[in-house]
Amino acid sequence: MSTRLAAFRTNPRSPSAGQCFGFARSSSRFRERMEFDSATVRRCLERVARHGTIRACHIGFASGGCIMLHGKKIAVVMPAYRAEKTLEECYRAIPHDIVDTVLLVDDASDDATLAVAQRLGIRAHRHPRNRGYGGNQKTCYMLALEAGADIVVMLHPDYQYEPRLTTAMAAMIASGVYDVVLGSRILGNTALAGGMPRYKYVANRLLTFVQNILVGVKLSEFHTGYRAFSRRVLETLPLAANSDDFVFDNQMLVQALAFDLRIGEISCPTKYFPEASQISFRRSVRYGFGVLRTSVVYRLWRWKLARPRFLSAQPQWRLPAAHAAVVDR
Ligand SMILES: Nc1nc2c(ncn2[C@@H]2O[C@H](COP(=O)(O)OP(=O)(O)O)[C@@H](O)[C@H]2O)c(=O)[nH]1
Ligand SMILES: [Mg+2]
Repeated sequence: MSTRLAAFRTNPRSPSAGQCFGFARSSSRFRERMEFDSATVRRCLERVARHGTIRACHIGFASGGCIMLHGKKIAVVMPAYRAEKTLEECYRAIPHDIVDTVLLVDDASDDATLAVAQRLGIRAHRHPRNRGYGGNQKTCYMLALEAGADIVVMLHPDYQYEPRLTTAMAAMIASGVYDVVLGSRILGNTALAGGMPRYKYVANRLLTFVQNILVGVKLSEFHTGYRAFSRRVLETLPLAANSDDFVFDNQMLVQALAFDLRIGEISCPTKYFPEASQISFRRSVRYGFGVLRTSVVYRLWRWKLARPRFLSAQPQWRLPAAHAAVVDR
């Protein structure tokens, strides 16, 4: 976006709202004045204080050819493990014009993941010891909440998913229609062409079929690692009760259904190459059983025959917004 704001001021008639005027670098002055809510005004003022000026897309212009994401603060979180080879390319493909912050948590990788992240200027945090994929996500979400994100997109740094779809996924959340958006590798039917191993494809389809019946929904897949969430999701779900392993993702989806959150899907191409898939066959099998267990427990909970901790509405299982200094305690 080449548009820059030339002026920004609060509205004297309504101090909680604001107005702004801008210039398009290419040519003419905006004719419209636009009104914004108080959160957007605050964010704009923060940006002006920090950078002297702000780009129009940060405040969600509805016209003038700019992207509109309703003035929401968007964070991309990357749960990283041994991602030194893929991180840079993945990071560069993120649509930075709409993303406010990129956060990476390195799960004590034994490679240069952290150094690459720091070189790229990513806000990176490192676990002192390996906690697992789910444990990594817990830290990601606490940091994202602390950073004030309204929309959080989880993107694997192994460049397996298409980072450019962040805009579309975040927009589906920003619209207010969905709380959770999944980047599905099954919709569009490109998983096998992208190199997904046949055994993973078959397992994905079978597990999804069984889960849809047990849980009572119709998703194209439960196993994608490309997801977007509204802040409400991260504040509401008892994520602290989830596993620190790969089944975290599955528990989170089931939780979203249990808490009546709305799940949408878009199609996403996938790429399989050695660095993009490190999970071993053994861990995949363990994951498969974990997924089935999660769905069965959900069904029992629906029938009031079980009260699992990960479906508890008690606030003690919610993730706090936490600064990097405290997330490892
Ligand atoms: N924290 C953590 N993350 C891991 C571990 N193994 C893999 N990951 C991450 O989990 C994500 C998914 O794993 P991956 O091997 O790519 O699985 P696949 O793409 O589904 O075959 C990737 O982003 C990895 O960085 C681990 O031991 N700990
Ligand atoms: Mg992968």
